[in-house]
Amino acid sequence: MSLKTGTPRADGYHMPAEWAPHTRTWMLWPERPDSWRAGAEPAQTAFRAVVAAIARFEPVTVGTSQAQFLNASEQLSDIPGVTVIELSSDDVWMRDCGPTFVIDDKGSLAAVDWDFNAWGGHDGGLYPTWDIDSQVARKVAQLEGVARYATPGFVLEGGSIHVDGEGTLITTAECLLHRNRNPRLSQGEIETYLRDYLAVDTIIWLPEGMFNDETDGHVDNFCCFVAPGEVLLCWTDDAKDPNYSRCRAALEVLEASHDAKGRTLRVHTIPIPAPLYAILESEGGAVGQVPDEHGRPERLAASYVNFLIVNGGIVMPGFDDPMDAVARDTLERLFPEREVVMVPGGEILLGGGNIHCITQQQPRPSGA
Ligand code: KQY
Repeated sequence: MSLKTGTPRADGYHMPAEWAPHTRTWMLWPERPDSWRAGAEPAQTAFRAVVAAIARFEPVTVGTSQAQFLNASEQLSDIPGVTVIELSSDDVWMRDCGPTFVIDDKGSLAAVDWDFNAWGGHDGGLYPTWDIDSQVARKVAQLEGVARYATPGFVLEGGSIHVDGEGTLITTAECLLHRNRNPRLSQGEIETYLRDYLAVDTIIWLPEGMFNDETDGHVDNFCCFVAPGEVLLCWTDDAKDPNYSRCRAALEVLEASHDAKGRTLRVHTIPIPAPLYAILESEGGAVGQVPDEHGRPERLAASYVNFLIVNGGIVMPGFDDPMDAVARDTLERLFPEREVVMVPGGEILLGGGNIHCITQQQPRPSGA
């Protein structure tokens, strides 16, 4: 299908909320050795669990390299509703390199293909080349046979935004105003892109995302909409945690905000797990609760907000933490009509993200 000129908004498209019906979820298969330890085998086990959890609710398409096609096909062969295709990428972050889908009210679907620079390009980006990732959105749009809107010169990752489908978007200034994304654009010019390509009217700017999030504070690891007029925010009461001030700053903004429909926001909170750290490869390389001063002492940006809403379900990460039960209860209370499925999130966290980051929902336009 064609590359469109003009903007989705001008053509009657908008980005629906994640809770609107989906046709499928798109994912990519882990392989890259500098992202995934031990030949990516633990990551593949973790991704398999995510695929299986989502496939209970809706079809899943998983893209792999040529080298991994047979392995992934074999590992996923017993899960009904899963399609494995050869779709090369630089890594697995479908939320960020994949398309953002938009729909119109005539039953049409289109794809927004943002410029992608691996979370910062040559100024703090997370891998040195990203040209294969940069083609993923276009390939997905082509596979689906939908029109594509490109944004040459405007960098954005899908994980840096959340919408309510009713004209409101939340994001973080830490990411969208970072000098390594769109340094030549003002905040107002960035807002114009969001309004034109997603058809939103109100943009809520949280100051920061989670501490030490290598995406420069993606909102999808920190705060999301759970219903029109309702958001869910990560929370800690530990004043020594670097997230303490970040959570409070976000709450202050959210409490002072109105959405596009003029509603004040109801803010729910969800605890963060106890601090998690990457353990040295020589000691197993997994995640653990004690920082390794001689290895990789850096705190991982673990968050239960990094979940995916699917048709009839929620797929959320767990971290073998006492807060897992509290977080699951929170999502069960907020989504009483959906079944909450928790899958192990530690290995995906080690790669730099979680379930929301490795998935991209394809909405089902009404009338389609
Ligand atoms: O959306 C994300 N969380 C992407 C993280 C990329 C990490 C690369 N190691």
